[in-house]
Amino acid sequence: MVQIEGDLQAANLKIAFVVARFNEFICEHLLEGALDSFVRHGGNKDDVTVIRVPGAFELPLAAKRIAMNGKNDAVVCLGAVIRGETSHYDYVCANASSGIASASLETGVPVSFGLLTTDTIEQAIQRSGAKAGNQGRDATDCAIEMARLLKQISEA
Ligand code: INI
Repeated sequence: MVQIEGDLQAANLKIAFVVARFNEFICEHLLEGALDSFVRHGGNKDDVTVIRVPGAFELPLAAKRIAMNGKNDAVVCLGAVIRGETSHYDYVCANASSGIASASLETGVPVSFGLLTTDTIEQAIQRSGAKAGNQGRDATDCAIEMARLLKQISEA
């Protein structure tokens, strides 16, 4: 029996973070958690590219374009859509989430979902490094694992 599973070793991985500026206070905390995850798992800051986009709606296109350049093992999308602040919450969330999934499937590069979708700003704060973890860190853990998994599948 062959079992293949990714690990969390980020050494020698190249990674790109695509970060929304909308709700910047939250997104910068997501980025802090994401960078911390990458470095703690052995990644090198010289192997990191940070790309900023206006809002969550713009994450998929930038993620797809950076994934297409073939220089990164994984891409992490970071953003926060807060229901209280927008009447088009559902459209932004739906397009961002399906676009991020498409970017990954169409390029073959792991593109992980570090997008908070919350009802209130308090929930967003809690999930960006306060009480309820950090979605940026979790999405980076997933991106590292998927990048390592794809390498192992290629070698199997
Ligand atoms: N973008 C976000 O990232 N989060 C939000 O909460 C948000 N709200 O509230 O509207 C938001 N809107 C902007 C959107 O992502 C696009 O940048 C804009 O519609 C231009 O395409």
